[in-house]
Amino acid sequence: MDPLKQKFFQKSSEVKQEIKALLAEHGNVVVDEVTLSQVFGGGRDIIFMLWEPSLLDAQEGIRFRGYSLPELREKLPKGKGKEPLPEGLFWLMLVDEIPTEEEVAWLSDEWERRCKVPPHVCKVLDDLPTSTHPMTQFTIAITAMQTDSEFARRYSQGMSKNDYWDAAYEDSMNLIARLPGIAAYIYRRTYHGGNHIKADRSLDWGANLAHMLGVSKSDDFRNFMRLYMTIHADHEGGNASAHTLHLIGSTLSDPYLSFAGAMTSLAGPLHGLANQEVIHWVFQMVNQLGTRNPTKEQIASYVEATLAGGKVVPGYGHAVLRKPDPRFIEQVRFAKEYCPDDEIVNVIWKVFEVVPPILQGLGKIKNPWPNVDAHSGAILVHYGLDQYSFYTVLFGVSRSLGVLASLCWSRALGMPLERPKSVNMDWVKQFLASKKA
Ligand code: CMX
Repeated sequence: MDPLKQKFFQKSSEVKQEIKALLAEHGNVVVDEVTLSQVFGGGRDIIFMLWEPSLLDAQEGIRFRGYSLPELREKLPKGKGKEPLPEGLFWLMLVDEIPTEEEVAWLSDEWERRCKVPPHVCKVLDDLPTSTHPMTQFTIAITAMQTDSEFARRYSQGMSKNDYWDAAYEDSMNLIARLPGIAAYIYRRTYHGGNHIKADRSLDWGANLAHMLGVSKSDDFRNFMRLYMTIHADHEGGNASAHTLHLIGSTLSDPYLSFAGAMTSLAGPLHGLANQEVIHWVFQMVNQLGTRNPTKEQIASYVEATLAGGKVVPGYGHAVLRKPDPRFIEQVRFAKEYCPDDEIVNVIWKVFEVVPPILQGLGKIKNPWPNVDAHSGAILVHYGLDQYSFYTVLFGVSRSLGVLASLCWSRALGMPLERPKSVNMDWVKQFLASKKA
């Protein structure tokens, strides 16, 4: 058994026992109550799921196994680069330990060993028109790769429930290892005439993705990819893509199908697709104005026009956060160091000054601050990746780390089929009448 798998088995077995004891003693403790506004309002804040890799605080933002992003920048191994390696974050999320440089190097090698994309997946992609949205291509490729699922194969042979964790781990490791190759394949076939770039086996997971995309040979772009893959990796379990994966996985659908479902969720403009929407919105503004150096007044008028058109300002607002997203702040920190004079990056910073007071003034928006998607596109454009429709695929590659770590935990802890309760309007009216009576 590999060292990470061994650690995961040991940790998850301990937590499984702990949960058993905890529920035996405290199983009836009430942790939440639900209002009708929550029933009608997208279930905001209702506690109903265990999600080990990360926890989101409305004021503080995301913490991975208790560590904030600045803490992770300090503690996670950086390999040959200057930013934390996503391999280290996966290790932390899976086994709740900060790995050593050696452990992370082992994981880079292990993913490289598992990275070969089955040829039929490329054939399936090649049959799609290149006009197919990259997120559609991505979900199709992941679904096509399900033919390799260990979980599905072993389940059909009568796998014991005690072994679900093992098969989920194998599928998750293979999937994560292959996603950079798939993403790059989609990018090169869609925008560079199928002129593909071979993986460089000496590189880590994030740097190899940067290399295979082929937009910039600079170390800085590799560093940005490592950072990007780290900060987008997880955002606790209630967000749409994570929750989708959790739900599908609870039916014992295998990790490939569960992850494909998560990616269809991520492809919505209120969720991951917002990263493409932001840069599209910014470029529409600078093109309309005829300048890459708009004044704050010009930006304000453009924001007002967006709102008057019944549209959202992409990259702003959040269902949970009530402060500027620390993932946005991390990208500001990166851009200040690596590309402080970039014109579009400077537009993003100006938008950050202009948008929050306008949204606040509407009086209905709970969070007027930027989220992760408000910044990422500008840095990608800086390095030459200006095909916006591809951006959510990068988000998806990163998100695999958190959601698949959590899927492994769900199978290891023997989590049951998810099945919350829905009601209809008659039920609501009768319920209110009975309350009144
Ligand atoms: N621009 C304009 N209006 C906004 C807004 C924004 N950025 N954010 C929220 N609102 C509006 C809502 O549409 C809602 O309007 P109605 O009452 O007329 O329907 C009202 O303000 C209240 O919304 P809220 O409770 O503050 O926000 P929600 O929890 O309902 O929605 C989110 C959260 C992210 C969907 C929303 O802020 C939004 O649409 N933002 C823009 C899209 C975006 O950036 N999404 C990415 C989120 C991060 C991610 O998942 O990747």
